[in-house]
Amino acid sequence: MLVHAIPANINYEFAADVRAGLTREHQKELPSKYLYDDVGSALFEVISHLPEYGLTRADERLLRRHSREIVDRVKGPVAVAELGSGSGRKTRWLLEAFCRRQRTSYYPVEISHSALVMCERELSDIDAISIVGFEREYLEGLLEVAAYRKSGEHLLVLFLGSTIGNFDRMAGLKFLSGVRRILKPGDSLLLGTDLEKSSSELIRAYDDELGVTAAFNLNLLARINRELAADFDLAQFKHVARINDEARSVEMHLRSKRPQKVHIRAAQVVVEFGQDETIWTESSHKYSLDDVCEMARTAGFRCEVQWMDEQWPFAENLLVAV
Ligand code: AVJ
Repeated sequence: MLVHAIPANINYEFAADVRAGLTREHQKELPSKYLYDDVGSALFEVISHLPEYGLTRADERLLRRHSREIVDRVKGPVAVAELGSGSGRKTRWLLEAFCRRQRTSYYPVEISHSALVMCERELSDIDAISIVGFEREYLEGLLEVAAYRKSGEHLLVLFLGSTIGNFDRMAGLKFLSGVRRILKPGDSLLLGTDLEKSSSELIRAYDDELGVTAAFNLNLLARINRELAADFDLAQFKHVARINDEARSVEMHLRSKRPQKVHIRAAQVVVEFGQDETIWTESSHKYSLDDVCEMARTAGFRCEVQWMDEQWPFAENLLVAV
């Protein structure tokens, strides 16, 4: 019986990243973008409904409540580019508001093919919208969107859901600068950022009672088993959420319950784990309102407005390229 057959179509980039991350000398790590295969994306969708995890609902409330005001502050005609569109559900309000004013182009940029298809299907019924999806990495996709822009059209980039929090602060700043370089003065960026909150709230949000976040995290090992013919025993790893005070972030790790060896055949590597050794799988940085403005200014934006949610500390920041 072929238990761990090597799949026919190996994603070599995934294999190389897994190999590099798990052979690191001090802290083993895996890039958080790999959490989002079809199973991981579905689990994150469940997380966004958990009472302990208010982030996504706060984001949606703000977009819904302030869509008119956002539209009024962005002069038309406008092309809207969204980095990491996901299902497109929370963007609906905003796009409807833009399309009530005039015909609007919407360019979702997304590495997940299935999310892109879902998003196009979800939003195509809006009147006066034209949707063209880009299955690309964020900045690559944004470059193409910018090349598509018609003369006189303003570009509004959406980077919602505090996805920026997955970057460390330096990388986040670099990323915003990268976005800024593709924009023209007067273009805008609507940036969603999760704000600082107490350690106990954060731990509850990232280690929920039901264990959905644990499943979301462990799915990364399951994915490596599926796609790279590995033999991780998921029962021998435990999900851990941990506060990093210095970085002002919450980290997710997977902790090895005992010394063990794992074979990752498609990455041609055997990885040894010591007891309690962890794989660092994600960081989620938290910001103050001032942090965001400061970062925006350094990247070449003016901080136009910040809207804050009343129930869950989260901000929608409208930044204008100067
Ligand atoms: C989708 C990146 C915003 O960092 O809060 C949720 C992902 N990880 N629970 C976040 C996540 C664990 C989420 N982002």
